[in-house]
Amino acid sequence: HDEEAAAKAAAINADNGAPTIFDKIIAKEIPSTIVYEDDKVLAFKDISPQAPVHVLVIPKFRDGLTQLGKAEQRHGVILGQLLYAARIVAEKEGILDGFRVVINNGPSACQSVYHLHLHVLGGRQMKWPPG
Ligand code: IU
Repeated sequence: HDEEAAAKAAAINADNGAPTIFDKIIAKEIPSTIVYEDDKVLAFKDISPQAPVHVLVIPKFRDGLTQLGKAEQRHGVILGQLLYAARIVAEKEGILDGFRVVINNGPSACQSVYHLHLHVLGGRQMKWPPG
């Protein structure tokens, strides 16, 4: 039962507010290929790309945003900055004519890292609906 195993693994990794590996990527203790960075946002190439372009866009300060479902009104500004950064990434990566932005929220959506992140995917024909 692959699905059952995946669900269990995801449940174990569900949001517990603990620091994540993205803190080390932000601190540059773990190397990453940075595509875009400013004082609030970091965008870097996904270590396991699911498309020719696969970049993660994250807030540098998690501030409670372990997942989108935890967002509060005060997060509105950073949420907008993340979405705009996704557009900058798409332009930098040459996929502005066709790209997808994904947020996996929680175990049933296969979220595996509990630090909010937008996936920017492109460089190939994307399918709909996603899996
Ligand atoms: P998810 O939406 O939480 O499933 O996405 C987490 C992503 O983080 C996933 O695509 C991983 O390949 C990616 N990732 C990474 O780029 N570098 C890492 O060290 C780890 C995960 I752990």
